[in-house]
Amino acid sequence: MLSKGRTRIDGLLGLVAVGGGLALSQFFASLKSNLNAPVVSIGNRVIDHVPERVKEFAIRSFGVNDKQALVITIYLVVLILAVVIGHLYFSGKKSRATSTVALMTLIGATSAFFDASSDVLSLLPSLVSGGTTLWILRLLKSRATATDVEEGRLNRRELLKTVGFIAAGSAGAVFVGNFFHTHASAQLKRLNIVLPKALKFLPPPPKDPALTTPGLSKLFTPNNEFYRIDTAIIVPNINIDTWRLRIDGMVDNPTEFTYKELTDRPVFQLDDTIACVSNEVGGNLVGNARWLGIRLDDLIKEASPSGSADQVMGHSVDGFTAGFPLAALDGRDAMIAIGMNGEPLPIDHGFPARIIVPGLYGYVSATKWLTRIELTRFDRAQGYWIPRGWSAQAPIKTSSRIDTPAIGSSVKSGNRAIAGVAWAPTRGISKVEVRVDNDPWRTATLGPALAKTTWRQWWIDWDAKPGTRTITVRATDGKGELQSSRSVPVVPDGAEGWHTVDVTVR
Ligand SMILES: Nc1nc2c(c(=O)[nH]1)N[C@H]1C(S)=C(S)[C@@H](COP(=O)(O)O)O[C@H]1N2
Ligand SMILES: [Mo]
Repeated sequence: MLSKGRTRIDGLLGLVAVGGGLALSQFFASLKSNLNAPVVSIGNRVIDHVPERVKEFAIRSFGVNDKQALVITIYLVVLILAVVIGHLYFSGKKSRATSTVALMTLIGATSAFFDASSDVLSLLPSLVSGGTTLWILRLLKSRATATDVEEGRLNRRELLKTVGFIAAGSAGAVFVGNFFHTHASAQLKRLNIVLPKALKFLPPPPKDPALTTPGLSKLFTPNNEFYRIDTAIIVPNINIDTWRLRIDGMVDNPTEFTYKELTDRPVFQLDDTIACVSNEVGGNLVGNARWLGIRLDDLIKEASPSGSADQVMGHSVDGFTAGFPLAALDGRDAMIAIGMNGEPLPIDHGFPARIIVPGLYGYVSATKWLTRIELTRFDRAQGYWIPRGWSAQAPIKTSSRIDTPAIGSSVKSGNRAIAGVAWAPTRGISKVEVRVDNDPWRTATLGPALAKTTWRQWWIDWDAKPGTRTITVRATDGKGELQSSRSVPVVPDGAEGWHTVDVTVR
């Protein structure tokens, strides 16, 4: 009886000790923007080294919550270890408990060492965490055995008081840390930004066909519904007062801009659909926005690249890189975006600045939290995803998607719309065709053509007859080329194939 109670409490004490350590380390991590809590650093290393298959599985099963799933998994492992540590420590296997804590600390510190822009201080959160855990364990032990050592009974009152103090202290540390974090925070500054006026405004968007076709994607994807893909567990929190954008590498005239210098330059608007190379046929890792930004070709011209440079590499403050051909700056409206759908760039989408190159997948172009543009060569430098098995060259493939009826849905027979979106930046979309079962292809009505860089909504009337129906869509780009029907996986340069949905008509 006694030993059972003891056992349960031992695990709890381990949790309190490890939790207290993590809380204090999180406090330290919030003091400087390049520091991360140990769990975050460990997560960063998992993301960097996880095999492609596992990553794809995670994106497929957790979608954009894949990183939350990872953090939760790491916390679960830590939780189990904490319980084990508690048992070991309070059942006299103190040295084993200590080694486990030391090992965890070592893993945390090693992980932090490889974080982007790490320095000696980066080891601090892990060391604080481990040290605090050991200290709390000792404290709890002395409280637990202050009386009645012989019977091995806990001095419950003393112990609970101490546990209470530690829990309160931990919560306080996390709270104060978060307070620091938000007050130095990008979010507050971002809210006060007044975006510059574009030299020439694009016309206000036409009436959105999605308003009258339920289920159809909106013409512009609202920022809070826009897909998010990146390697960041914690989104970089950039202080625009100290932020700089450098343009350097193989250039004769390296340049550097403050946020104000950059945004004082002429800005323009661009309607552009961006897509992730990991988007499966029919997937939703694609979105359309009205971006506001500064011409990238001008900035690069001013830096005067050397004749042998052939790659433009964006560097994020978090270490991510994406490179694309210098030759892609062929007059298309590539930009350093500072605004998205009328707002300063949202933090999740790269505040304060990111690159947008129409027609290229995000992983080779759309560096968020941009801080440096390096002119280099493809035979010298590779962006983040290239050594991980993805193609160095990645133009967006012509794609089309059925939004409604949804895959696997059951719909009433009779008249309804089949509708969706199709995109082929920068070639544009000239035709979308729809087929039901083995009926002849029918040409869909196309929605507004904002630009050749954006997707086009499409729809077609359908007299749905009862039974199981298979609907297929295919698009033709602005050059008259039909979308590839061959089924190709997302690796290494984007999925191919016609989107097909099966629906039940009642
Ligand atoms: N700093 C940084 N920028 C990044 C990435 C990243 O992991 N880190 N991912 C890229 C990828 S793979 C894509 S598809 C786009 C997604 O942009 P979004 O999250 O704004 O939709 O950002 C790109 N820019
Ligand atoms: Mo992506």
